[in-house]
Order: sequence, then structure tokens, then C-alpha cells
Amino acid sequence: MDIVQWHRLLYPYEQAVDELMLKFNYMKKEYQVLGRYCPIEHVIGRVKSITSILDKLQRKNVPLERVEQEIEDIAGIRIICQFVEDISRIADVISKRSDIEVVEIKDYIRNKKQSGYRSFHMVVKYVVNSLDGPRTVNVEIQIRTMAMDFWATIEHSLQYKYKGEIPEHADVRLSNAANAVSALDKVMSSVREDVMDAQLSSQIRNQMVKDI
Ligand code: 0O2
Repeated sequence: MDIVQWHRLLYPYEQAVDELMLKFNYMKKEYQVLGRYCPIEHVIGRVKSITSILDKLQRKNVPLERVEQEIEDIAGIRIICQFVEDISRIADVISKRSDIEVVEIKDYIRNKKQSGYRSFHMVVKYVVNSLDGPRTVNVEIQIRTMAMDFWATIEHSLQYKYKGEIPEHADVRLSNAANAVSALDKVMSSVREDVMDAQLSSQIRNQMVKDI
């Protein structure tokens, strides 16, 4: 496939990422406008690079013709939360949306990966409107806490550095760090109510200052 064909293939995924980022940021804004605690800390999105797509096809032993069927995370959205409890709240809101169809859930929080990875993944179908009419694409939405995200980012960098063969000394440390992250999430959950109250009060104060 030449570069023009790649751009044509990836274009609807770029559109899906841009639209969903906007929608999730509006969701965040709506919580604030309604004076409700916002379970979303921040949202990021990306379209997988051509190199990563090719690597993944090779890893999964999938022919290029099946790229759109087999690679579910060409378009990816990541929603970062403060507390573990926020994850299911956002997942519920997503499930109820009329513009998003959830087709698969991968709960790596209940079922932590061997690597220590924890995150809640939703594979969804999303329709973008193109010049040729509506087009449905897969998007992977990853929802995780700030602590889970910290661990995953570090582990991902090490996977890259060691080309997927992390040496044992680093592996043991990562595994200990994964346990520490789980413990941290638990402690943070115990102060969630207090933090929610404090954040709502400061939100209301800021709104009042704006209104004056
Ligand atoms: P990148 O570079 O982040 O895009 P499956 O067919 O379900 O077995 P798949 O498609 O890998 O396999 O699905 P899965 O397990 O939901 O993983 C998709 C993405 O989740 C990965 O994309 C990572 O972003 C993240 N992820 C999964 N496992 C791990 C892990 O052990 N460590 C970290 N840091 N991230 C993980 P890519 O394409 O692998 O990578």
C-alpha cells in the first residue's frame, strides 16, 4: 500500500478521534456546567502510526487486507480519571450514548494482565460522515486512573526500549510497582468523597467569581 492509500484508509479514523475528543471534552464541560462532580480528569486521542499498525499485523500474523477488521485500536481514545470508581461511571455514560455502539469490553481491572497492566477497554463502533456517505469505524476507548496510566506509560517505554523482552530485574520492579499502584488506587478511593466535596465547592466558587 502506498502513502496515499494509507492516508485514505486512516482519514476516517482521524475524523473519529477528533469528533470523539470534542464530544468527551463537552461531556466534561457539561458536568461542570451542571455543578456535578466530573469523573473525567482529561482525555487524549491518537490514530495509530503506520509503523505500529504494520508491527501489530506482523505480531498477530494478520494480512494487510484484514487490517480494519483485525486491528481494533487504529483509532484510540484514552480517558483518565482520578478514582477507580469513576471508570464505571464513565463506561455507563458511554454505553447510553446513541452515537456510540459498544461491541466489546475488555476489563483488565478485574482481570489484570500478566504484565501488571490495568485498564478498562471498550471497543466501540462510531459512524463518521464522509463525502461518500456514512462510514462505521472501530474505536478503542481506554479508561484508567492517573495511577494506572503512570504505570502503563513507564511500562510501555520499557517495552519499547527492550523490544518486548524486558529483563528480569526490571520486570520484577514493574510487577512491584503495579502492586503499589493498585494499593495507591485503593487508598485514594477511601478519600474520594472528601475530594469530590472539595472539588465541587471550588468549582462553585470559581463559577460565582466568573458570574460577578
Ligand atoms: P500501543 O503502542 O499503545 O498502540 P487482542 O487481540 O485483544 O488480544 P490487542 O488488540 O492488543 O489484543 O488488545 P488489548 O489487549 O486491548 O491492547 C490494546 C492496547 O492496550 C495496546 O495497544 C496498549 O495500548 C494497551 N495495552 C495492552 N496491554 C498492555 C500492557 O501490558 N502494557 C501497556 N503499557 N499497555 C498495554 P498496542 O497496539 O499493543 O500498543
